[in-house]
Amino acid sequence: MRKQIAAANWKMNLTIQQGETLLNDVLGASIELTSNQQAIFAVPFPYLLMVKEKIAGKNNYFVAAQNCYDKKSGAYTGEVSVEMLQSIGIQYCVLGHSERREYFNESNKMLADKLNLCLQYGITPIFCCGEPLPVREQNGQNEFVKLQLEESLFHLSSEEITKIVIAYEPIWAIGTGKTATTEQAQEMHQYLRSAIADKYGKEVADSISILYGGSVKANNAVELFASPDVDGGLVGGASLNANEFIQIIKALK
Ligand code: G2H
Repeated sequence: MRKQIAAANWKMNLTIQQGETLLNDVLGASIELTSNQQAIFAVPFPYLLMVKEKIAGKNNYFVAAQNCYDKKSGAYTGEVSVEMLQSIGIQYCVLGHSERREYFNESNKMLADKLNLCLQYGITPIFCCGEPLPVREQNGQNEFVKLQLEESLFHLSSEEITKIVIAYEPIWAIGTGKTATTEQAQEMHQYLRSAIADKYGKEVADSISILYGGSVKANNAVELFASPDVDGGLVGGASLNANEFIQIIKALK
């Protein structure tokens, strides 16, 4: 069975003290994850080690970076390389969040480079894709996300692509309180899986976890995650509230 994942994306929120309190509360719930369930905390760079220490010894809890740079190393003041993340034991990295695409001009090509580096250093990318509202209104969402996959992922070998996690985040549903309906999420996840199957075969497509992101909350997670092709969620706002995120972890299949 595919991994079912609840990934918190703290974005640029919380002080380290607030983050520690939040984490203590979530971990304090002592949720026993099954071997195919994972809880991941994607936190700001300065908090990675704190989170790593807190989750040490807890099965199936992981820490993720929210970004990395697309060059190996060098004179790039202020950037963080994949090798640096690897050297402190980080196992996941979110790539291509729509906020990075929009505010930092991250292109599909740049994301392909970041993805290659992550795989090279043994870090699992959580690759985000998703369409903006005008594209959805024109019913062009399938072509839009397929191009994102083609330009950022489809150069990978079958073996490599099985090492990534995909997060579908319709931009019009991010932080807006407007969740995609369960039907819309399932429809797109099924489409993404079929696009991967066309390229790599059904077995590969069936092994890749596809998370839904965009206003996931405790009160919609059970229904969203119950869809056959939705393998959990990437959660922003609701992951900043311990009780909400605890319920979301518990909603995993
Ligand atoms: C989408 C999501 C987390 P939110 O950005 O990546 O955020 O749950 O606040 O819509």
